[in-house]
Amino acid sequence: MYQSIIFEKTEGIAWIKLNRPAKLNAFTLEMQKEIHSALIKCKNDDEVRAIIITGEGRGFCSGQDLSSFGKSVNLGNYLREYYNPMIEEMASLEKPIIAAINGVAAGAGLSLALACDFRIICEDATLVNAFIHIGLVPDAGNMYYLPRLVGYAKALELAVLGEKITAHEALKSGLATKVVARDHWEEEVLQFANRLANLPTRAIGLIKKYMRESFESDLQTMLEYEARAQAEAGETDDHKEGVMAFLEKRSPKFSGK
Ligand code: T3D
Repeated sequence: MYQSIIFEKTEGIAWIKLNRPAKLNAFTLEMQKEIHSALIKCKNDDEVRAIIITGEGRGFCSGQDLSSFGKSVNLGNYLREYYNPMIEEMASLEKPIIAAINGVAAGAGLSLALACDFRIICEDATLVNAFIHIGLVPDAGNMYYLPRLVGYAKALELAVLGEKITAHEALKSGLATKVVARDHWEEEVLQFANRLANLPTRAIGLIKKYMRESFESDLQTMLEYEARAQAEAGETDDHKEGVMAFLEKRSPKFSGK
C-alpha cells in the first residue's frame, strides 16, 4: 500500500499519481521509493502497456521537498541513491511513459517529466527549471534530456535563467507532445494513453531501447541495432497481425505479444 502516490490500473494502462497535493506533490524519499516500486510493477506486469505519471491537485510536481532536507544531507549521494535509479528505471522500461502535466512542474518535478517518453501539458500548467533559484544545478537526468529535447542553447537558457514557461511555449520548443484544454484534460490524456496501449507494445519497447542509442552511436552501429530490433519485432504476434490486417483490409488488433 502506497502513502505518497496512488497506483491504479485500468485496461492496459497504469496510473502513477503523485499524491502530496498540499505541497504541489514535492518529492520525499518515500515518494521516490514508491514511484520506483510502481515502475517495477509496471515492468513486470504484461497487462500494463502504457504508463501515465501525473499529479493530484493543482500541481504536477514541485521538485524536491525543500522542507525535508536536513543540513547534513550529501546531495550527490542522495541523487545516486534515490533519484538516479528511478530515472534509469524509466529509461530502461520498454513501455511508453506519459507525463500528464496537470499543473506546475518545477526542479526535479520537471526532470521527472523530461524522463517520460511523452509530455501532455494542460494549457494552464507551467514548467520551471527551478534549481538555479536555490543555487543548485539541474539533476535527475535534466541535463541529459533537456538539451536533447530543445537543443543546447535553449536548454542552457532554461537552466541558467530558470524562467517559468507556459504550456504553449513548451510545445513550441519541442518539450511537449501536445497541449490540452483544462475542460478536456482527463479525456484527452486517457485517449492518448489508450492509443499507445493499443499499439504493438513490444515494437514500442524496442524503439525506445534503440532510439536512445542513436545519440552515442555511429551509422554502422545503428544499422546493426535496427537489424537486431527488427529480428525481434519480426517474431511478434503483433507483426503477424499487422500484416494480416493489411492484407484483409481491416484494422489490426494488437495484443502486445
Ligand atoms: O540532490 C538532491 O536531492 C537535490 C535535489 C534537488 C532537486 C530539486 O528539485 S531542487 C528544486 C526544488 N524545487 C523548487 O525549488 C521549487 C519550489 N517551489 C516553487 O518555486 C513554487 O512553489 C512553484 C513555482 C512550484 C509553485 O508556485 P505557486 O505560487 O503556484 O505555489 P506555492 O504557494 O509556492 O506553493 C504551494 C505550497 O506548496 C506552499 O505551501 P504552503 O505555504 O501552502 O504551506 C509551498 O511552500 C509548497 N511547496 C511548493 N514547492 C515546494 C513546497 N514545499 C516544499 N518543497 C517544495 N519544493
